[in-house]
Amino acid sequence: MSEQSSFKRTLVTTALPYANGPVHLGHLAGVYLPADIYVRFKRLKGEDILHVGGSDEHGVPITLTAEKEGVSPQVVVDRYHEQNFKAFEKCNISFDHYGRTSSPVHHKTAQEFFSDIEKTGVLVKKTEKHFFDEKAGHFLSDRYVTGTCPVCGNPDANGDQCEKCGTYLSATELIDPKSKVSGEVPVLKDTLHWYFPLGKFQQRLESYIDSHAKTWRQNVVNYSQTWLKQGLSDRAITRDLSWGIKVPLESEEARDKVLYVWFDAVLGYISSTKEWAALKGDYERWKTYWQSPDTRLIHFIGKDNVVFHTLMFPAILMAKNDATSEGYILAENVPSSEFMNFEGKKFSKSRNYAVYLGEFLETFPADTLRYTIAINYPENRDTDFSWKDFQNRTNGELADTLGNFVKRAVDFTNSKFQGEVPAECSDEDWKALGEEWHTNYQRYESAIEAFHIRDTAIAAMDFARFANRYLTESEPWKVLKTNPDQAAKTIAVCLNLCYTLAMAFFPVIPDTSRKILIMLGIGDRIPDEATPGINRWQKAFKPRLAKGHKLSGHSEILFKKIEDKDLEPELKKIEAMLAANAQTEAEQPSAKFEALKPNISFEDFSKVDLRVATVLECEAVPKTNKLLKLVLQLGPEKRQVLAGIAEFYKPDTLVGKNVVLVANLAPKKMRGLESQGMILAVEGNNGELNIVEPTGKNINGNIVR
Ligand code: B3M
Ligand code: ZN
Repeated sequence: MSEQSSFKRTLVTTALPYANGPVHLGHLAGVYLPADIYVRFKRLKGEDILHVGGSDEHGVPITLTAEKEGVSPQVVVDRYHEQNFKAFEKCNISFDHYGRTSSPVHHKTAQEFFSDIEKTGVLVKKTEKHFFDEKAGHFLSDRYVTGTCPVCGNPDANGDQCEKCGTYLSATELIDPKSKVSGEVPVLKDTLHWYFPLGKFQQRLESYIDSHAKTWRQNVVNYSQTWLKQGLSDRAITRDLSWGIKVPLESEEARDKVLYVWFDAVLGYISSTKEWAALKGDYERWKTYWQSPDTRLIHFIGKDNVVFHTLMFPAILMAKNDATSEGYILAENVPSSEFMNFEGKKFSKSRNYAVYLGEFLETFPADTLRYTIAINYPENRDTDFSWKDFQNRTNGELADTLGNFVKRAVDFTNSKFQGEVPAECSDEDWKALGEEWHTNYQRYESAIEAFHIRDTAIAAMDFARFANRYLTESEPWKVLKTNPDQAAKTIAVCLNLCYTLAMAFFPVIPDTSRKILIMLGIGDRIPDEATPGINRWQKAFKPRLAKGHKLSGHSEILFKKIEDKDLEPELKKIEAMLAANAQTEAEQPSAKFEALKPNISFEDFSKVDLRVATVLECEAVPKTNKLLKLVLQLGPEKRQVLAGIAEFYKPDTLVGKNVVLVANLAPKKMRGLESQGMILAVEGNNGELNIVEPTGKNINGNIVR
């Protein structure tokens, strides 16, 4: 795809994970892997691209962890910064720089932003009543207060949000508030804070979002527009805390105040770029990336961070530009992901339901994880990581398709052709591979340029499927006896296909690509850094290995298959996590418990005909994002049913499942389609729906009672 664009370079940022715990597979799937795949591809093309990230080291959760452990916050952030950096490295997430917001460069940057903006007089100062812990002698920010949720009655709600019902709160709304520091009842006391007047930027932000509404993902546009529609208001950007970046004002009223963590965190991207430039010995170069209109700025984030990146950060940059005319650019795209779940449930750090990246990589190689995650990338809806799927992808796709093809081609060359490319693979031979092979190149490139990570991984595997089939169908091991020239030709083509595969898979599974190149005798020639001007991607799609080229003689199994027994420890861990969580849940029953309905007679109940039905087909209903259309087998008959579960299930994952159908519900028309019954689902605590799946063999059509 020759993209017509005026951009000369790209700056990619990835959300800065809090240095308050280890990153898990959900983080990898939503942010770091998609960014890395995109960045690696651009580097293959020889484009000028930079990927900066780092640790978010401020914020109350960090100080709370530190207090719980009886150590200083610095100890906590040092530990997790190091751990996360190492895990990313092991996973081959190729940051050009991985900074941290506790660094001096960052403190200076954030303070400079605050003072420059403050000098223009645009910030609003307000005195309000906040909770104060008299025993501890300091103010409590919302997160430091706990109490009963006024909405659902959960006794352990936090001052900023109730985790049970999801309501955003402010600490003063809690019933029976208590300080998390001393356990005492806090008192209300006046305190002064600086507020950023988001409302003043409303119009500029509206036109910014509107100008990207056609190209950005729907969820990003929707979240942003919902906020804009409600009208933007002043947001406090200072806090009464000791851990954080000091408010850079001399006055007495600024004493003991720090910048709000989100105000400083987004600026971490700029600091990280400055540190990168300094390490390159060309400090001023950071400005080329941040202050030139021909830089394409891309923020990879998860869906819970959208408005900070589409409204808050742009407004901060606008305010800074107003103050200094420095010309900071705004993001060209904000690819925000949905969530990846783990074995059907949400990853949760607080409930310790997770697989941590570092831990994972102690047992399994990075590439098998990267591939499985890429192919399940949560682009438009939540997806799932399961061990079974991981095993199937590794064994069936990576080992049996990609690995098997490369090894067969290389081993055959080594054993029958003295390890040399035995014939010429001409342009005609290449063309003769046909349309499927050639259009896949386009498919791959369009997908990755548009951040369709899943489609990219699928297209890469389609290259491998094609190659594998080509080799199997050409049967060079048979043909060799009757027509050695033809067999030699087949092998020459296959070795060149191996080369294309190595390049196409490089963004997704770089370690494997390098192994393939080594087997081909080309060596480890793809660097992790950008080499502007050298377009390796263009060359990847042409025959590269000439007749007589010597392979290295080395041949290896690219992917070790995963046996059931390898997964046993992992499945045991899940059982243990679930058991621990079930225990806690039983101790605190779901706060959403709704009032029971009045009794009905048994006769009334038996009028409802509940049956087991099996999903034959399933597809999304066009123009809605809620409805799926299912075709069910119900005993001898077929039923069409519409179900409002599209946000929670991919259509193809339902095919073959048994469901419980209310079989005698009067048909109803929705969106012009008739729904002939209703399927049962359990409502989860966050409003998600989980369909009821009856167990048992050969039960289609059976009665549920
Ligand atoms: N640390 C929140 C999070 O990890 C926050 C992101 C900052 S991005 C500048 O979800
Ligand atoms: Zn609640």
